Amino acid sequence: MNDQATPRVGIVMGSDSDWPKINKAADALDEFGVSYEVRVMSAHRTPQVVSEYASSAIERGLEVIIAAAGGAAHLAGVVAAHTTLPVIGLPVPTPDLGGLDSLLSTVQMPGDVPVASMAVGMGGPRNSGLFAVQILATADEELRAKLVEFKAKLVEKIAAKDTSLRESIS
Ligand code: RP5
Repeated sequence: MNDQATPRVGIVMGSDSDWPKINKAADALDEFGVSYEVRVMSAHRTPQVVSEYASSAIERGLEVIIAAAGGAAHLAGVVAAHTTLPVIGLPVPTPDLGGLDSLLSTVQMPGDVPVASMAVGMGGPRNSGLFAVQILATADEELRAKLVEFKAKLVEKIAAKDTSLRESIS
């Protein structure tokens, strides 16, 4: 994390128990040199903190917020209720219902309060970071160039896997 720079992205999560499941979001931001801050706050346990954080996010320089939560995952929605910044919802896998609970709680927002929900598990956490980069890149030429390079490397990586798999089974 770039501690010197003003954070451009806020990563908030409902519990510290979420962090090991979602830290690939931060890795993706690191990869693109995007500054961010990480906070634990809960829509249910600390609603006032969430409200203050989201309401003051713009004046503190944040441009995107990633909100991760599991179970009755209302954090992203509550954050979105208090800011005009784009909010990326990250449903966290849960032991009881496998994260379907988190997914539905995050994605089923009422009209007028959008949240861009990512996948549960799989590429979700990484994609939340990449999606934040893509949002920032709409007004940041340097990030746009990095994304073009990223896409080109992706093509090379998959082509190498294709070759290697075909060779291994031939
Ligand atoms: C949610 O409850 C959190 O986002 C977490 O996924 C889940 C469990 O929290 P802990 O009981 O581990 O603190 O609010």
